[in-house]
Amino acid sequence: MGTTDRTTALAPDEAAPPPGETRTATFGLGCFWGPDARFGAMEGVVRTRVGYAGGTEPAPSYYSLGDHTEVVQVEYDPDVLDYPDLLDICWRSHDPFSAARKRQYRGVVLVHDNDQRAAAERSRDALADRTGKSVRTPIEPLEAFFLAEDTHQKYELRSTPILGDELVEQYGDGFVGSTVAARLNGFVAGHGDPSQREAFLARVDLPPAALSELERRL
Ligand code: MHO
Repeated sequence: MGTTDRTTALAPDEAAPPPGETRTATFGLGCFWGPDARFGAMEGVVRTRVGYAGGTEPAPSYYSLGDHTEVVQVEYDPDVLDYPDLLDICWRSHDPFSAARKRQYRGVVLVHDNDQRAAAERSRDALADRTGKSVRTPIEPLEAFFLAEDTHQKYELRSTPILGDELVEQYGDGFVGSTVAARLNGFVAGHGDPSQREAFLARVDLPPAALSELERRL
């Protein structure tokens, strides 16, 4: 077996486009654990991370959030997905017709540039036209993104016994940036369809105990 067709847990990570070839989208959609898993399960999503954004405080943290909001940042391959695909998920992942009760959990589309702003406004207006309701979710420029603490990154996977421990140990500092971890985080939370999961899992070589724990949960 040559190095190019090597099957290890890292294989999809080695095949992942580097950050220069991806695009990034940022959304606030309530507690960030859920959308981290939902986006992470999607083919074409390369990396996910959760953090704090949308406020003005200089150094937010989970217990000192100030005026920031929990957000998920989605890095995607533009050959596979486009921004409007992600916006569709965004509208379905929170209630866009009611204002949030708490700023920590507000729905917000944080746009990275003018193209994203235009696309987000079009998508929002189409949703309003389809439903006849006005959309309360704001579209704002992303000013800064602060990475959340490790315990919140890929929370569903991290809190899956055996599998989570195995991957956290295997990846070390690379855990948050791993495509495999993003996908498995989504799968253990119930996202992805069976054929997609099977195709992905055929590309990863997990230790037997981790694999059987994963299969038990799918
Ligand atoms: N489910 C948690 C919220 C965590 S989220 C990272 C809770 O109910 O406290 O805000």
